Amino acid sequence: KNAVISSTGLWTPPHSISNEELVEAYNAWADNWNRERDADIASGLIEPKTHSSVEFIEKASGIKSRYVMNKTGVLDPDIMAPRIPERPNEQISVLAEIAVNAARQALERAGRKPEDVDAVICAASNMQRAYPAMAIEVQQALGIGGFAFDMNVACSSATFGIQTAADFVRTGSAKSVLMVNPEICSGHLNFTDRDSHFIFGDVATAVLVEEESIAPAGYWKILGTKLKTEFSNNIRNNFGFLNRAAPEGIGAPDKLFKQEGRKVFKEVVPMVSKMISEQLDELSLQGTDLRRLWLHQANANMNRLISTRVLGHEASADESPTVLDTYANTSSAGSIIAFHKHSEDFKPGEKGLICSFGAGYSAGTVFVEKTA
Ligand code: CO8
Repeated sequence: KNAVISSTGLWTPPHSISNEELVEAYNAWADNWNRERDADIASGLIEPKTHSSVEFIEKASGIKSRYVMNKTGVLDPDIMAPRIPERPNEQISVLAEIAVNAARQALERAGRKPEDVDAVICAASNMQRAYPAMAIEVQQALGIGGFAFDMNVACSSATFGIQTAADFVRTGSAKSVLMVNPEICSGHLNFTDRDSHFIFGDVATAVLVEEESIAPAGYWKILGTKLKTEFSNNIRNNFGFLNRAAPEGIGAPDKLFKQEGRKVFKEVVPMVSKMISEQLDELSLQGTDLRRLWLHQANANMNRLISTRVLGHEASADESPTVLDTYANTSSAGSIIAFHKHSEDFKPGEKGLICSFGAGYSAGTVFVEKTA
């Protein structure tokens, strides 16, 4: 049986934060921090915090703004984190709710009812709780039968999710699999860390993977998928349940996102370029056969290098679209947002590549071809 992509969905939070707003909040926080430690800074005991800069952020990353679930908490120098109210257990959780929003759009675009779907995979970087699975909550909220589970492969969760869904379809375990990526990255971003306070944003995406025989017209053939992991501590988050009693537990900087950005850049670009080239060979394709690359949205310079290596020339905005400028890095959802927003113009027979990479390290490729 062949697995195909029938449709995608996207839900964008209503609040956006510009680099200017974010830097103003960070600098106010840094000034307060320095003021409270005046004497120690004057005596040379500790280094003062230096200001962040709008110019640096845009030049180093390509990010201009990001959507967030809660703007006021992030921009308040006394809070510097999203304030998302706890909900009673009887109410749908925030992560499941935004996944449902994206899922409804994917179902609608494919002309599907919840009862047509056999399985739900929630593939995302950081689930809001350990159990019960967010995917099962989404399944119940939509009224889907079958089975559901969560999976986490950080930034590559969506491509790993697509291959997992495709495997269920290929082996006959399911005919229609809904894969959702709710990413509230602001929840684990350290807004007081100058090196990374600008990196992430919030969003939810959904992809419907189905058996070719039932797919609606205009579906995307999956020509091939490939997954790769290689352990690295260069992107790490130590949040978990084992450190609950320790003074250095929840709230400590290493319980939030931390990375060695330079090392990630240097190590991941060759890893991903090689992986794409090898799979192109396996599929008897050339880089030039690809009309478009929907790359993971972490860094504009990184994507420029990867797309140049794959295509043999610097990619135009049409060949490698950017959503990073308005969404920032949304972890696993980034390449799916790019695919969702920049694929309507494809003609039957045209091919493209969805590609993710990030923490783990992890990387995934999904080569697709548009049908009539
Ligand atoms: N304002 C002004 N100056 C700054 C700032 C700032 N905000 N931050 C750093 N600087 C300074 C530094 O201090 C440094 O100064 P000096 O040269 O004097 O030491 C200088 O600018 C250069 O700093 P860097 O070397 O750190 O800057 P880079 O050019 O390397 O850019 C980036 C930093 C943007 C982080 C870049 O390295 C990058 O994007 N790398 C790739 C990162 C990447 O792809 N990471 C993957 C992310 S992981 C993922 O996608 C999902 C993870 C799981 C989800 C987690 C959700 C929260």
